[in-house]
Amino acid sequence: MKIAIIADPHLGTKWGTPREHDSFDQFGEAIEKSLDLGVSLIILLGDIFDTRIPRQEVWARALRILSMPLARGKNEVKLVDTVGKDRDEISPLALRGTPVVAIHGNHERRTRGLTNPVEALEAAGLLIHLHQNALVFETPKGRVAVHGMSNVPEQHARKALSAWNPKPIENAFNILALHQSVGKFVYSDEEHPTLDVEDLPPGFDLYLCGHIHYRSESTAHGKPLLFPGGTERTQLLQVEAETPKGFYLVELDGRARYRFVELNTPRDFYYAEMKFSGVSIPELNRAVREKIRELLRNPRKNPKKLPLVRVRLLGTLAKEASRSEFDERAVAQEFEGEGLVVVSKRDLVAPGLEEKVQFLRELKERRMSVDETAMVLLEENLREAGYTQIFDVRTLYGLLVEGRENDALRNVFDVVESLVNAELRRMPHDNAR
Ligand SMILES: [Mn+2]
Repeated sequence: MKIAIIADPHLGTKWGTPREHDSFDQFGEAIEKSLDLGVSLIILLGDIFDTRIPRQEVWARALRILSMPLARGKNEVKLVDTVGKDRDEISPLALRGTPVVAIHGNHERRTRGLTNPVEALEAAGLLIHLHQNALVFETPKGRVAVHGMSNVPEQHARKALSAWNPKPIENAFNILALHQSVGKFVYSDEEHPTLDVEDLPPGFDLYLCGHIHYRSESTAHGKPLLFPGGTERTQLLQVEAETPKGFYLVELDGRARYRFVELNTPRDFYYAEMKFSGVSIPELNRAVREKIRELLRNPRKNPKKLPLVRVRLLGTLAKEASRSEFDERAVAQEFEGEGLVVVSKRDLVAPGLEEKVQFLRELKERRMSVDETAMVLLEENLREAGYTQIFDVRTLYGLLVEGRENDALRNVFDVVESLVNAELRRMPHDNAR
Protein backbone atom coordinates (compact mmCIF):
# COMPACT_ATOMS: atom_id res chain seq x y z
CA MET A 1 0.00 0.00 0.00
CA LYS A 2 1.70 3.15 -1.26
CA ILE A 3 0.65 6.78 -0.87
CA ALA A 4 2.01 9.76 -2.82
CA ILE A 5 2.29 13.09 -0.99
CA ILE A 6 2.50 16.07 -3.35
CA ALA A 7 2.61 19.75 -2.33
CA ASP A 8 2.20 23.19 -3.87
CA PRO A 9 2.11 22.60 -7.65
CA HIS A 10 1.01 26.25 -8.13
CA LEU A 11 -0.49 25.48 -11.54
CA GLY A 12 -0.51 28.53 -13.79
CA THR A 13 2.29 30.38 -12.06
CA LYS A 14 4.54 32.41 -14.40
CA TRP A 15 1.84 32.34 -17.07
CA GLY A 16 2.84 34.42 -20.08
CA THR A 17 6.57 33.97 -19.41
CA PRO A 18 9.07 31.42 -20.76
CA ARG A 19 8.34 29.43 -17.59
CA GLU A 20 4.57 29.10 -18.13
CA HIS A 21 4.66 25.34 -18.79
CA ASP A 22 6.90 24.45 -15.85
CA SER A 23 4.23 24.06 -13.16
CA PHE A 24 2.23 21.68 -15.39
CA ASP A 25 5.28 19.67 -16.50
CA GLN A 26 6.33 19.14 -12.90
CA PHE A 27 2.91 18.37 -11.43
CA GLY A 28 2.18 16.10 -14.41
CA GLU A 29 5.42 14.22 -13.80
CA ALA A 30 4.64 13.88 -10.08
CA ILE A 31 1.18 12.39 -10.76
CA GLU A 32 2.41 10.11 -13.53
CA LYS A 33 5.37 8.87 -11.48
CA SER A 34 3.11 8.24 -8.48
CA LEU A 35 0.80 6.10 -10.60
CA ASP A 36 3.73 4.27 -12.18
CA LEU A 37 5.06 3.53 -8.70
CA GLY A 38 1.71 1.89 -7.97
CA VAL A 39 0.26 4.23 -5.36
CA SER A 40 -3.26 3.52 -4.10
CA LEU A 41 -3.85 7.02 -2.79
CA ILE A 42 -2.62 10.50 -3.64
CA ILE A 43 -2.64 13.32 -1.07
CA LEU A 44 -2.31 16.91 -2.34
CA LEU A 45 -1.23 19.41 0.30
CA GLY A 46 -2.75 22.59 -1.17
CA ASP A 47 -1.88 25.41 -3.58
CA ILE A 48 -2.73 23.16 -6.50
CA PHE A 49 -3.48 26.40 -8.35
CA ASP A 50 -1.49 29.60 -8.13
CA THR A 51 -4.63 31.76 -8.00
CA ARG A 52 -8.10 31.44 -6.51
CA ILE A 53 -9.75 32.07 -9.91
CA PRO A 54 -7.52 30.34 -12.48
CA ARG A 55 -7.78 31.23 -16.15
CA GLN A 56 -9.50 28.77 -18.52
CA GLU A 57 -6.16 27.71 -20.08
CA VAL A 58 -4.90 26.76 -16.63
CA TRP A 59 -8.08 24.85 -15.82
CA ALA A 60 -7.86 22.83 -19.03
CA ARG A 61 -4.32 21.71 -18.31
CA ALA A 62 -5.01 21.04 -14.63
CA LEU A 63 -8.06 18.90 -15.47
CA ARG A 64 -6.07 16.86 -17.96
CA ILE A 65 -3.44 16.04 -15.35
CA LEU A 66 -5.94 15.32 -12.58
CA SER A 67 -7.93 12.95 -14.77
CA MET A 68 -4.93 10.58 -14.88
CA PRO A 69 -5.52 8.94 -11.47
CA LEU A 70 -9.13 8.33 -12.49
CA ALA A 71 -8.20 7.05 -15.95
CA ARG A 72 -6.05 4.25 -14.50
CA GLY A 73 -9.35 2.79 -13.30
CA LYS A 74 -7.64 0.72 -10.62
CA ASN A 75 -8.75 1.11 -7.04
CA GLU A 76 -7.47 -0.93 -4.13
CA VAL A 77 -8.92 1.26 -1.45
CA LYS A 78 -12.50 1.69 -0.34
CA LEU A 79 -13.97 4.66 1.44
CA VAL A 80 -15.65 3.20 4.54
CA ASP A 81 -16.31 6.23 6.71
CA THR A 82 -16.15 10.00 6.93
CA VAL A 83 -15.80 12.27 9.96
CA GLY A 84 -17.34 15.73 9.61
CA LYS A 85 -17.60 15.32 5.84
CA ASP A 86 -20.93 15.14 4.04
CA ARG A 87 -20.98 11.98 1.87
CA ASP A 88 -23.03 13.85 -0.74
CA GLU A 89 -20.06 16.10 -1.45
CA ILE A 90 -18.05 13.11 -2.62
CA SER A 91 -18.67 12.11 -6.21
CA PRO A 92 -18.71 8.32 -6.83
CA LEU A 93 -16.37 9.16 -9.73
CA ALA A 94 -13.67 10.18 -7.25
CA LEU A 95 -13.52 6.59 -5.98
CA ARG A 96 -13.35 4.82 -9.34
CA GLY A 97 -9.65 5.26 -9.95
CA THR A 98 -6.81 6.05 -7.58
CA PRO A 99 -8.45 8.42 -5.08
CA VAL A 100 -6.96 11.89 -4.71
CA VAL A 101 -7.50 13.65 -1.38
CA ALA A 102 -6.71 17.38 -1.23
CA ILE A 103 -6.73 20.35 1.06
CA HIS A 104 -6.68 23.88 -0.34
CA GLY A 105 -3.84 26.33 0.26
CA ASN A 106 -3.59 30.06 0.89
CA HIS A 107 -3.46 30.76 -2.85
CA GLU A 108 -6.86 29.12 -3.30
CA ARG A 109 -8.62 30.42 -0.23
CA ARG A 110 -11.75 32.47 -0.87
CA THR A 111 -14.34 34.23 1.25
CA ARG A 112 -16.77 31.93 3.03
CA GLY A 113 -19.66 31.01 0.76
CA LEU A 114 -17.62 31.26 -2.47
CA THR A 115 -16.36 28.14 -4.25
CA ASN A 116 -12.60 27.73 -4.34
CA PRO A 117 -10.91 25.88 -7.22
CA VAL A 118 -10.20 22.75 -5.13
CA GLU A 119 -13.91 22.51 -4.30
CA ALA A 120 -14.60 22.88 -8.03
CA LEU A 121 -12.31 19.90 -8.69
CA GLU A 122 -14.24 17.96 -6.05
CA ALA A 123 -17.51 18.83 -7.80
CA ALA A 124 -16.08 17.31 -10.99
CA GLY A 125 -15.27 14.08 -9.12
CA LEU A 126 -11.52 14.51 -9.61
CA LEU A 127 -10.67 14.59 -5.92
CA ILE A 128 -12.07 14.73 -2.39
CA HIS A 129 -11.60 18.03 -0.58
CA LEU A 130 -10.92 18.18 3.16
CA HIS A 131 -11.23 21.06 5.57
CA GLN A 132 -11.41 20.14 9.25
CA ASN A 133 -12.70 16.66 8.50
CA ALA A 134 -11.48 13.15 7.75
CA LEU A 135 -11.88 10.14 5.50
CA VAL A 136 -11.39 6.50 6.47
CA PHE A 137 -10.26 4.08 3.76
CA GLU A 138 -10.14 0.29 3.89
CA THR A 139 -6.90 -0.85 2.22
CA PRO A 140 -5.16 -4.21 1.73
CA LYS A 141 -2.86 -3.13 4.62
CA GLY A 142 -5.61 -2.11 7.02
CA ARG A 143 -7.47 1.11 7.61
CA VAL A 144 -6.00 4.48 6.69
CA ALA A 145 -7.57 7.70 7.99
CA VAL A 146 -6.72 10.99 6.28
CA HIS A 147 -7.51 14.06 8.39
CA GLY A 148 -7.10 17.45 6.74
CA MET A 149 -7.32 21.12 7.56
CA SER A 150 -7.09 23.47 4.59
CA ASN A 151 -5.25 26.77 4.97
CA VAL A 152 -6.55 29.37 7.40
CA PRO A 153 -4.98 32.81 7.94
CA GLU A 154 -1.75 32.24 9.87
CA GLN A 155 -2.89 34.26 12.91
CA HIS A 156 -5.91 31.92 13.36
CA ALA A 157 -4.11 28.64 12.66
CA ARG A 158 -3.55 27.60 16.25
CA LYS A 159 -7.12 28.41 17.31
CA ALA A 160 -8.63 26.78 14.21
CA LEU A 161 -6.70 23.58 14.80
CA SER A 162 -7.60 23.36 18.47
CA ALA A 163 -11.27 24.18 17.71
CA TRP A 164 -11.35 21.37 15.17
CA ASN A 165 -9.48 19.12 17.62
CA PRO A 166 -9.05 16.05 15.37
CA LYS A 167 -8.83 12.67 17.05
CA PRO A 168 -7.02 9.69 15.55
CA ILE A 169 -9.30 6.86 14.43
CA GLU A 170 -8.80 3.66 16.37
CA ASN A 171 -7.19 0.73 14.57
CA ALA A 172 -6.21 2.87 11.62
CA PHE A 173 -3.04 4.48 10.30
CA ASN A 174 -3.76 8.15 10.95
CA ILE A 175 -2.45 10.92 8.69
CA LEU A 176 -2.86 14.63 9.44
CA ALA A 177 -2.51 17.09 6.53
CA LEU A 178 -2.06 20.88 6.90
CA HIS A 179 -1.08 23.90 4.81
CA GLN A 180 0.43 26.35 7.31
CA SER A 181 3.70 27.65 8.63
CA VAL A 182 4.70 25.55 11.63
CA GLY A 183 7.28 26.77 14.15
CA LYS A 184 10.57 27.39 12.38
CA PHE A 185 9.15 26.08 9.12
CA VAL A 186 7.87 29.30 7.57
CA TYR A 187 7.16 30.37 4.00
CA SER A 188 8.99 33.67 4.51
CA ASP A 189 10.49 35.73 7.32
CA GLU A 190 7.49 38.03 7.16
CA GLU A 191 5.21 35.28 8.35
CA HIS A 192 4.68 34.81 12.06
CA PRO A 193 3.26 31.36 12.67
CA THR A 194 0.95 30.83 15.61
CA LEU A 195 1.29 27.10 15.22
CA ASP A 196 4.20 25.24 16.76
CA VAL A 197 5.17 21.63 16.28
CA GLU A 198 3.99 20.95 19.86
CA ASP A 199 0.56 22.36 18.97
CA LEU A 200 -0.07 19.56 16.48
CA PRO A 201 -2.56 17.10 17.97
CA PRO A 202 -0.87 13.95 19.33
CA GLY A 203 -1.59 10.38 18.37
CA PHE A 204 -1.22 10.58 14.59
CA ASP A 205 1.15 8.28 12.72
CA LEU A 206 2.20 10.75 10.07
CA TYR A 207 2.07 14.56 9.88
CA LEU A 208 2.13 16.29 6.49
CA CYS A 209 2.36 19.96 5.66
CA GLY A 210 2.29 22.00 2.45
CA HIS A 211 3.00 25.72 2.14
CA ILE A 212 6.77 25.46 2.68
CA HIS A 213 8.31 25.45 -0.80
CA TYR A 214 11.45 23.48 -0.09
CA ARG A 215 11.60 19.94 1.18
CA SER A 216 12.09 19.47 4.92
CA GLU A 217 11.69 16.69 7.45
CA SER A 218 11.06 16.86 11.15
CA THR A 219 9.13 15.02 13.82
CA ALA A 220 6.00 15.76 15.83
CA HIS A 221 5.21 13.74 18.96
CA GLY A 222 7.90 11.28 17.85
CA LYS A 223 6.30 10.70 14.44
CA PRO A 224 7.47 11.94 11.03
CA LEU A 225 6.48 15.46 9.99
CA LEU A 226 7.09 15.81 6.25
CA PHE A 227 7.18 18.93 4.09
CA PRO A 228 7.51 17.74 0.48
CA GLY A 229 8.13 21.32 -0.75
CA GLY A 230 6.49 22.63 -3.90
CA THR A 231 6.87 20.80 -7.22
CA GLU A 232 7.45 24.25 -8.76
CA ARG A 233 10.12 26.81 -7.89
CA THR A 234 8.25 29.90 -6.88
CA GLN A 235 10.57 31.91 -4.65
CA LEU A 236 14.00 31.50 -6.25
CA LEU A 237 15.64 31.40 -2.84
CA GLN A 238 19.04 29.89 -2.24
CA VAL A 239 17.42 26.96 -0.42
CA GLU A 240 15.40 26.18 -3.56
CA ALA A 241 18.63 25.97 -5.56
CA GLU A 242 20.08 23.54 -3.04
CA THR A 243 17.05 21.29 -2.51
CA PRO A 244 15.74 18.99 -5.24
CA LYS A 245 12.06 19.13 -6.26
CA GLY A 246 9.85 16.09 -5.84
CA PHE A 247 7.30 14.32 -3.66
CA TYR A 248 7.14 11.73 -0.89
CA LEU A 249 6.26 8.12 -1.39
CA VAL A 250 4.96 6.52 1.80
CA GLU A 251 4.75 2.77 2.03
CA LEU A 252 2.55 1.17 4.67
CA ASP A 253 3.67 -2.30 5.55
CA GLY A 254 2.92 -2.78 9.21
CA ARG A 255 4.87 0.41 9.79
CA ALA A 256 5.38 3.44 7.59
CA ARG A 257 8.46 3.88 5.46
CA TYR A 258 8.92 6.90 3.29
CA ARG A 259 11.29 8.16 0.65
CA PHE A 260 11.61 11.28 -1.46
CA VAL A 261 11.13 10.86 -5.21
CA GLU A 262 12.98 13.45 -7.25
CA LEU A 263 11.48 14.95 -10.41
CA ASN A 264 13.37 15.17 -13.71
CA THR A 265 11.40 17.98 -15.36
CA PRO A 266 12.40 20.99 -13.18
CA ARG A 267 14.84 23.42 -14.72
CA ASP A 268 18.31 23.59 -13.26
CA PHE A 269 18.52 26.54 -10.92
CA TYR A 270 21.71 28.39 -10.02
CA TYR A 271 21.77 31.05 -7.35
CA ALA A 272 24.50 33.44 -6.26
CA GLU A 273 24.82 36.47 -4.02
CA MET A 274 27.37 39.18 -4.78
CA LYS A 275 28.38 41.67 -2.11
CA PHE A 276 29.84 45.01 -3.21
CA SER A 277 31.28 48.03 -1.47
CA GLY A 278 31.30 51.34 -3.38
CA VAL A 279 31.06 49.63 -6.77
CA SER A 280 30.87 51.74 -9.96
CA ILE A 281 28.29 50.95 -12.65
CA PRO A 282 30.87 49.80 -15.27
CA GLU A 283 32.49 47.53 -12.68
CA LEU A 284 29.07 46.18 -11.69
CA ASN A 285 28.19 45.48 -15.32
CA ARG A 286 31.40 43.52 -15.76
CA ALA A 287 31.21 41.57 -12.50
CA VAL A 288 27.55 40.54 -12.86
CA ARG A 289 28.06 39.25 -16.41
CA GLU A 290 31.17 37.37 -15.31
CA LYS A 291 29.22 35.74 -12.46
CA ILE A 292 26.37 34.70 -14.78
CA ARG A 293 28.83 33.16 -17.23
CA GLU A 294 30.42 31.27 -14.33
CA LEU A 295 27.02 30.00 -13.09
CA LEU A 296 26.08 28.88 -16.60
CA ARG A 297 29.19 26.69 -16.69
CA ASN A 298 27.75 24.53 -13.87
CA PRO A 299 27.03 20.88 -14.73
CA ARG A 300 23.47 20.45 -16.06
CA LYS A 301 20.93 17.92 -14.78
CA ASN A 302 18.14 18.88 -17.17
CA PRO A 303 19.62 19.89 -20.53
CA LYS A 304 16.15 20.01 -22.13
CA LYS A 305 15.24 23.35 -20.57
CA LEU A 306 17.10 26.61 -20.20
CA PRO A 307 18.41 26.88 -16.63
CA LEU A 308 17.22 29.50 -14.19
CA VAL A 309 19.87 31.85 -12.88
CA ARG A 310 19.34 34.32 -10.08
CA VAL A 311 22.02 36.74 -8.96
CA ARG A 312 21.23 38.80 -5.90
CA LEU A 313 23.24 42.01 -5.49
CA LEU A 314 24.04 43.31 -2.01
CA GLY A 315 26.09 46.17 -0.57
CA THR A 316 26.74 49.71 -1.74
CA LEU A 317 27.28 51.59 -5.00
CA ALA A 318 29.93 54.24 -5.63
CA LYS A 319 29.02 57.73 -4.36
CA GLU A 320 28.01 59.23 -7.71
CA ALA A 321 26.23 56.06 -8.95
CA SER A 322 22.50 55.43 -8.92
CA ARG A 323 20.87 52.03 -8.95
CA SER A 324 18.69 52.93 -11.93
CA GLU A 325 21.83 53.17 -14.10
CA PHE A 326 22.33 49.43 -13.83
CA ASP A 327 20.11 47.83 -16.49
CA GLU A 328 19.31 44.32 -15.23
CA ARG A 329 16.89 43.72 -18.12
CA ALA A 330 19.65 44.29 -20.65
CA VAL A 331 21.74 41.69 -18.83
CA ALA A 332 18.87 39.16 -18.90
CA GLN A 333 18.38 39.81 -22.62
CA GLU A 334 22.05 39.23 -23.39
CA PHE A 335 21.82 35.71 -21.96
CA GLU A 336 18.42 34.95 -23.51
CA GLY A 337 19.55 31.88 -25.44
CA GLU A 338 21.54 30.41 -22.53
CA GLY A 339 19.38 30.83 -19.47
CA LEU A 340 16.49 32.61 -17.79
CA VAL A 341 18.40 35.24 -15.84
CA VAL A 342 17.04 37.25 -12.95
CA VAL A 343 19.26 39.92 -11.38
CA SER A 344 17.86 41.35 -8.13
CA LYS A 345 19.33 44.74 -7.25
CA ARG A 346 16.91 45.72 -4.50
CA ASP A 347 19.52 45.24 -1.80
CA LEU A 348 22.23 47.21 -3.58
CA VAL A 349 22.08 50.80 -2.35
CA ALA A 350 23.66 54.16 -3.04
CA PRO A 351 25.61 55.36 0.05
CA GLY A 352 23.16 58.20 0.82
CA LEU A 353 20.30 55.79 0.56
CA GLU A 354 21.78 53.35 2.98
CA GLU A 355 20.66 55.32 5.99
CA LYS A 356 17.13 55.58 4.63
CA VAL A 357 16.96 51.85 3.95
CA GLN A 358 18.23 51.17 7.44
CA PHE A 359 15.47 53.41 8.81
CA LEU A 360 12.81 51.54 6.81
CA ARG A 361 14.20 48.20 7.99
CA GLU A 362 13.97 49.33 11.59
CA LEU A 363 10.39 50.45 11.03
CA LYS A 364 9.60 47.04 9.64
CA GLU A 365 11.23 45.31 12.58
CA ARG A 366 9.15 47.32 15.00
CA ARG A 367 6.15 45.65 13.33
CA MET A 368 3.88 48.65 13.49
CA SER A 369 0.53 48.91 11.79
CA VAL A 370 0.42 50.39 8.28
CA ASP A 371 -1.13 53.52 9.76
CA GLU A 372 1.59 53.96 12.32
CA THR A 373 4.35 53.27 9.76
CA ALA A 374 2.88 55.92 7.46
CA MET A 375 2.76 58.38 10.36
CA VAL A 376 6.40 57.83 11.32
CA LEU A 377 7.48 58.15 7.67
CA LEU A 378 5.48 61.37 7.29
CA GLU A 379 7.05 62.84 10.43
CA GLU A 380 10.52 61.83 9.26
CA ASN A 381 9.99 63.38 5.82
CA LEU A 382 8.61 66.60 7.34
CA ARG A 383 11.58 66.82 9.66
CA GLU A 384 13.95 66.40 6.68
CA ALA A 385 12.06 69.10 4.78
CA GLY A 386 12.61 71.50 7.70
CA TYR A 387 8.96 71.67 8.68
CA THR A 388 8.44 74.01 11.67
CA GLN A 389 5.58 72.18 13.43
CA ILE A 390 2.82 74.79 13.01
CA PHE A 391 0.28 71.99 12.75
CA ASP A 392 0.09 68.98 14.97
CA VAL A 393 0.61 66.48 12.16
CA ARG A 394 -0.24 63.48 14.29
CA THR A 395 -3.68 64.84 15.21
CA LEU A 396 -4.42 65.90 11.63
CA TYR A 397 -3.36 62.53 10.26
CA GLY A 398 -5.48 60.73 12.85
CA LEU A 399 -8.54 62.75 11.87
CA LEU A 400 -7.97 62.05 8.16
CA VAL A 401 -7.51 58.32 8.77
CA GLU A 402 -10.83 58.25 10.59
CA GLY A 403 -12.52 60.09 7.70
CA ARG A 404 -13.16 63.21 9.82
CA GLU A 405 -12.12 65.63 7.06
CA ASN A 406 -14.30 68.45 8.45
CA ASP A 407 -12.66 68.25 11.86
CA ALA A 408 -9.23 68.20 10.18
CA LEU A 409 -10.13 71.29 8.16
CA ARG A 410 -11.44 73.02 11.29
CA ASN A 411 -8.15 72.23 12.97
CA VAL A 412 -6.24 73.84 10.06
CA PHE A 413 -8.55 76.90 10.07
CA ASP A 414 -8.04 77.37 13.82
CA VAL A 415 -4.27 77.43 13.39
CA VAL A 416 -4.46 79.77 10.38
CA GLU A 417 -6.86 82.02 12.25
CA SER A 418 -4.60 82.31 15.27
CA LEU A 419 -1.61 82.99 12.98
CA VAL A 420 -3.54 85.73 11.19
CA ASN A 421 -4.66 87.27 14.48
CA ALA A 422 -1.12 87.25 15.81
CA GLU A 423 0.03 88.92 12.60
CA LEU A 424 -2.77 91.54 12.83
CA ARG A 425 -1.80 92.37 16.42
CA ARG A 426 1.75 93.05 15.25
CA MET A 427 0.74 95.20 12.29
CA PRO A 428 -0.10 98.59 13.97
CA HIS A 429 3.25 98.47 15.71
CA ASP A 430 5.01 97.75 12.38
CA ASN A 431 3.11 100.54 10.64
CA ALA A 432 4.03 103.00 13.32
CA ARG A 433 7.67 102.39 12.67
MN1 LIG B 1 2.30 27.62 -1.78
